Amino acid sequence: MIATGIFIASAMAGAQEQAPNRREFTIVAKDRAFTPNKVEVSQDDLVKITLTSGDRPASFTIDAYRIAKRAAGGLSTTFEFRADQAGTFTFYCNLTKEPGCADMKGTLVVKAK
Ligand SMILES: [Cu+2]
Repeated sequence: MIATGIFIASAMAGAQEQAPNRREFTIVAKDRAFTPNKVEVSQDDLVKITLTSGDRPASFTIDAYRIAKRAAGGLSTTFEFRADQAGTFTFYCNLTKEPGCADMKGTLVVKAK
């Protein structure tokens, strides 16, 4: 019985340590650029991004994270993901029919724990 009590106590402490750090960013896609074009978080952070487009539709795409979110012209979209992969990733706009999208790039840096 004593051993069981210790096990539960340590399991609860572990759960508290793993509560995710929440990070929030607003990224504006306008004039063929993302602002800011660099986002830095730590591994396992829960990242909330609001993508706001200017007058044209825009998307926020990160292949390694399988993220592809689109905001219609003049509107915003909000999404969350857990930054579980450490490294440096390019985010870009994948709307091939919009002019200038090939130039829209930024960097997500996920610092390893
Ligand atoms: Cu675009």
